[in-house]
Amino acid sequence: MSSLQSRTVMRRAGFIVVLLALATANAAIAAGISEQEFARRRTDLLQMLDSASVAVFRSADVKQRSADTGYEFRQESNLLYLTGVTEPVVTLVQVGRPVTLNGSPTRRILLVQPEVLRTLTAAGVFKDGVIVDVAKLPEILNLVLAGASTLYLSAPDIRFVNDWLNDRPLFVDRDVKRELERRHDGLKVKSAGPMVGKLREIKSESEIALIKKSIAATGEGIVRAMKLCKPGVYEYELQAAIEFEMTRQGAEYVGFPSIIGSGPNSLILHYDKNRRQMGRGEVVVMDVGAEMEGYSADVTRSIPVSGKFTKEQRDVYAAVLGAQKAVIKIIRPGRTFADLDRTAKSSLEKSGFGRYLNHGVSHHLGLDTHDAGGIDTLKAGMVITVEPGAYVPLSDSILAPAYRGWGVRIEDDVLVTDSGATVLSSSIPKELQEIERTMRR
Ligand SMILES: [Mn+2]
Repeated sequence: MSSLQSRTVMRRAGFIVVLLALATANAAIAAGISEQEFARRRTDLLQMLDSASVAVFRSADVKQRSADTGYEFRQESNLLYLTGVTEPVVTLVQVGRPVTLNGSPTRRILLVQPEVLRTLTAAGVFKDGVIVDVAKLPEILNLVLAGASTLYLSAPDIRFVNDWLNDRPLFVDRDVKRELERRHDGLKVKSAGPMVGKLREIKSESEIALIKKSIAATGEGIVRAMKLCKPGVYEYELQAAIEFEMTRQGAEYVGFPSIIGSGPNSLILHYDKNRRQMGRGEVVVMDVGAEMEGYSADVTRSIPVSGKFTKEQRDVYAAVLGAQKAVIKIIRPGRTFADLDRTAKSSLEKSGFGRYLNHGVSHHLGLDTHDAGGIDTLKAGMVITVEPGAYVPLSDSILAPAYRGWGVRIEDDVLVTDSGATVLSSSIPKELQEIERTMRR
């Protein structure tokens, strides 16, 4: 390489460094939620801690994909909920009893890398606490854990890693807990999950607005896929159409790997290989969701590959749609998730497809696609999915052969209100005729 070339490379490298710095400055905090709301969430959490308790929230790490390339980083949801910070190597410490730091008492400490510290300080966030260099973590943990009786811990959900050399699982969580309890006399280590889940299960106005944005982008993608779909097209082409629209609408991520399951793949709940070429007369299940500022959509539409439902597909589709509407109809505060499952089942039973639903029909939706929160009683402000399905295995011997070896799922995102439910994804084609009309383009 000539010196001229190497100078150009160095200049270009310098340019890239500047670009990265700019990207960091803009991307360190999620948009769409005000700093006052983040501060309120931190206060709400502090109110759940007694004076001898400490809560620690740790960010995810960048995972290696190959050589020096990492997987795209995504913040751990509890930490994102409490701070909005989208950077790796972040820890939030909240203490029941104030500790003195930099000369003043505080109950909220945010530990970040030096360049993030500068960005957050310049942005004027976390004024209700103290931001310090993450290098001080051991020192700060010793300070806050001295005399503490309970540590509520939240970290990316690694239950175990497999120690392949000895062919056994290493329970990381358990080892961390044991080590902490050994080092700090009388300390009990518990998960912070349920505590934050209580806060996260009720959505604020701004959270609902972000979920709606994700749903709108998802809907654009689904309609584009409906128009593209025909025999001979590959599952990944529908995935591309859907994710093209999501990205174009500003989604940073997909909330979960897009599920495009045609023919026999429609029977696999979390099928995400999306490699199959679709054939005439088949059904394709598209279970997808954009993610914006951390908030995910989760919508499923099942469509006929040829653009027109067969008689058997119509039967199954109408039964599943009927079950979905029956569930949505009974949603209101006080109902339980079990009520929703029962309603879907009994509706499907009436049309003879009851035995072909093998999963729960609802989960919370928010920062996680399967969001945190209690799964007993519904409350106003919760956002949940309603997703019944019917999947007739190839080995079935009850229904006629034309019903076997494929399935249908229909999923919408629903806000629980004081008086009932609002379907947030209602503008995405769902009725039989509506889907056929959209596919005719
Ligand atoms: Mn779902």
